[in-house]
Parts: sequence; C-alpha cells; structure tokens
Amino acid sequence: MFEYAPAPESRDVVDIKPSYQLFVGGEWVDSQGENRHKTINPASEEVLAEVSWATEEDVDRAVRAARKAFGPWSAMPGSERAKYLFRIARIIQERSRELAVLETLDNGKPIRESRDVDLPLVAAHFFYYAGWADKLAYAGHGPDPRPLGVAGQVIPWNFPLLMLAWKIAPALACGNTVVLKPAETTPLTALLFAEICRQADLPPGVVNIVTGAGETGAALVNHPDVDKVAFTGSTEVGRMIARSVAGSGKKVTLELGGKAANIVFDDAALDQAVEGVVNGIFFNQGHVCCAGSRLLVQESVADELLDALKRRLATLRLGDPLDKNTDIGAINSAAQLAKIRELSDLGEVEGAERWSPECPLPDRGFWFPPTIFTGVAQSHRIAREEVFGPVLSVLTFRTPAEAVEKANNTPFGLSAGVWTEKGSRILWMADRLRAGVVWANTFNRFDPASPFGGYKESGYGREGGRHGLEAYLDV
Ligand code: TXE
Repeated sequence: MFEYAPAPESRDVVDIKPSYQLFVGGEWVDSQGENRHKTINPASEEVLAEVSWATEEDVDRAVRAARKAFGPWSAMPGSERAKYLFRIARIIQERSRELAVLETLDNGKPIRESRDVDLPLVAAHFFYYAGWADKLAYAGHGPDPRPLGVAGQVIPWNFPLLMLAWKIAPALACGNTVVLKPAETTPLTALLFAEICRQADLPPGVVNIVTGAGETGAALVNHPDVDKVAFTGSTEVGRMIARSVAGSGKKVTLELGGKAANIVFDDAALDQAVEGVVNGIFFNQGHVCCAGSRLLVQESVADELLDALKRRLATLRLGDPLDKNTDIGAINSAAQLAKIRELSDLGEVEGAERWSPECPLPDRGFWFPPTIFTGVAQSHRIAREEVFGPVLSVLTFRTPAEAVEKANNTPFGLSAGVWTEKGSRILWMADRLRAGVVWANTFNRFDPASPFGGYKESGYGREGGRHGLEAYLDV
C-alpha cells in the first residue's frame, strides 16, 4: 500500500501582522470607523489577523486619492507605466512562495494550487498587460484611446489574488487608477499586494485597497467620482450593482455565476475525460465560477465513466491545505459551507442519489467531501443553481443535439467543456453552446491572452486578452 508522507509547506515564510490598516494614497491609514473584522484560516478556524472595515468616508478618501493620482498616471507615457507593471510582476514572482502560503492560509485552497496555478497566473497577467501599456493604439479603439478614470473594483474570495490581477493589471496598463475592495473573508493577499506596490515605487494613489464587506463595496461602486465599476461575485449582488449604477454614466463589467456543463461523448478518451471532470469540479473545492458542475455524459458510456470517476475520487486527499499532497482543501467560510450543505440535502430530498468516497473530515474548520449526484433531473435545484462547492450533478444524453439543449438549459452561460475525439463535433458544439468559453478536451484552462466572460446571467464584458482592454478605455 502507498505510504502517505505529509509534506507541509512552512507557514513561517509569511509574516502576518496582527492587524492591518487601509492602503490609501500610498500610505497605511486608520479607518474613520471603529469596526474591525477578524479574518480566519478556514482549515483551522484560527484567527489570522484583524482588518479594518472601511466606512463611506474611508472609501471617499480612497477615491479622492485615486482621482489625484489619475492625472499624472494617465499622462505618463505607456512605456513608463509598463515599467511599473513589469516591476510588480517580477516582485510577485520573487515573493510568490510567501504570497501562495498567505493565499492558502486565508482562503483554504491547497498550496499546490496556489503555488502552481494562482501565483504563476497572477504574475503572467501583470507581464501580459505590461506589454500592452505602450501599444494601446493597437487595442482596437482608434489611434488615441483614453483611460476612463478611477476604477472601483470589487472582487470575491475564491481566487483573491488572481481576481485582483485580472482587475488591476489591465486598469493600470490603460492609465486608470484603482480603488479595490477584496472579499471580507480573504483580504490578506490584497494587503500584501499593497506592500508590493510600495516596493515597486508605484506612484501613491494609483492603487488603493479598502477592506470591508458589502457596505464598503456598495459605497465604492456608488461613489459619484468612480468612472468604472468592475465586479466579480454573485449574480444577486451583480444585479443590485447594475441597478444601482444604472443611469449614472459609469461603465460596468460584471462577472457572475455559472453552472457549466462538462460534456463527455462516447468516443472521448475516457481516462482523460475523468481527469477533466475531476479538475472541472473539484479544483479549488469547486469555488470556481466556471466550474464544470454538471457532467453531461453520453448514455452508452455513462456507467463506465462513473465507475472510473468514483475510483478516481477515492484517491483524492482532503485535508491540511498547506500539505503539498493535498488535493481538496477547506471550504472558504461557514456561510459557504452552509449553502453547500443546504443545496446538497435538497438534492437528496428532490430524489437524486448522493455518493461520496470514504473521506474522514478534520475536526476543526469547514470541510465538505467530494460529492456526486446521479439520477439528477434538469428541474432539480442542484442542476440549476450554483452550489460553488465540490458537488457534481450527473445527467445523461443520447445525441449531440440533446447535449446542446441540456447544456444550454440554464440561466447562466459562462463556460462549457466538450470531450470527443472528433474535431468536427467540437466545432459543431462550440457554435451552439451559449457559453463565453468552450474548452475542448481540457477544462479550467486560463491564459492572460484569452478573453473570459459570460452570456446571460453570468454577466457582461470580457476580462483578459486584448478584449479586456476595452473595459478600461474610451475612444
Ligand atoms: O458573494 P458576494 P458571496 C457566488 C457563489 C457563492 C455566492 C455567494 O455561488 O456561493 O455567490 O458568495 C461584495 N455592493 N459567487 O456571498 O456577496 C463582497 O463584499 C458591492 C460566485 O461571497 O457577491 C465581496 O467582495 N459589493 C463568484 C464580493 O462582493 C458587494 C465568486 C462578492 O461577494 C455588495 C463569489 C454590494 N451590495 C461568489 N455585497 C464568481 N463569479 O466567481 C457584497 N459585495
């Protein structure tokens, strides 16, 4: 039998302060309010640090700092702005171990993912957009595109630093300045990023970080001097933001939820498809907006695929996220765990069959085992709603047309996956799937040069690639 030897990454590589201020105008400043918030390690429930809860006045101060910085920053030649972005990218690489450990502590994701997926992508986004800063005339906006001004950016907790990079790198490359609010459960890497901005000598006020919850986010997106709002999070809050800024003249991009279909045809390389299905839904505990949360498998291979999938799930290791052997880490918060439990219990009540491998859960922290539901009907809530956890709903189909119909039978439209050896079928499916991204024989693959974003209730606007610049430029 395989001997399991834990290989924990040292948490001593990161120096977490007991408490943090807000980062405004290049300085650490106290909040005007009394409220503080404890951020915890979801794998142990240990308090990591206390952060400020920014008030409306704090947000106003940050927006004013960003406005003051906007003039000189936007007037700077693109080649100069590029130097700062390249510098930030290199510091991220140099400090990537520290950042990965901090991300894992605050978020609960396995260190292998933060180290090998999140951090390389974060640096890659800064490198990629640094390359655009002096080439904006080729961005497709006419010869002299202009930045929009101050961007108010609100991000979620599932990829804290990567979402920050998706938002900040293109905004800065185009000459905008930024006030960013990280999610309340994962503020720490954004605060370390503030330190990196100082280390890179980024002019004060170009990046400002305000920590807090929904009220802080609302104060930011509704601030009259914010020109551009960029949000990633729940469809519910996305809708509220769209309503509240309607008529204000602010430009808005929204990246919201998903319920992606991962579609496996009977001619697919099933071993690879199993890996793709596992990666599609269990990567990052399923806290992924484009997660392949619905497996659509062709009836003729459904039993074979499910058997192989269950055998594979039995080999996944759930536990200490700092252990380099861990595949599945902790659920990010008690609230998210409650939501996953509620929807999973409902799955059983609605008549689907639930299966998990034998999987002892740690005593402390927030945990949920990898779970598969079979016998799922399209009307079931686990087939329609975003669980945002390690829960896969399995449905079957017979023909490609039926696969398309079922895949599109959702209010969302962020991503989809197709597994088949037939190239013509991939193109036929991609033409018909209402999803911003269609992966073929792979899943959850990202690249800074590729635009990303949704159809329908998954939001609007694109992030990444040349298209990602459009969200931060005016003709
Ligand atoms: O999201 P919220 P939550 C989905 C996922 C998850 C559910 C709830 O299904 O289970 O949303 O997660 C800030 N004005 N996604 O409650 O509330 C908030 O402080 C402005 C999908 O964490 O949308 C945080 O910074 N901002 C998703 C951010 O919005 C507000 C990622 C996201 O939190 C605000 C996360 C307001 N009124 C959750 N209220 C994805 N697309 O990847 C809250 N916020």
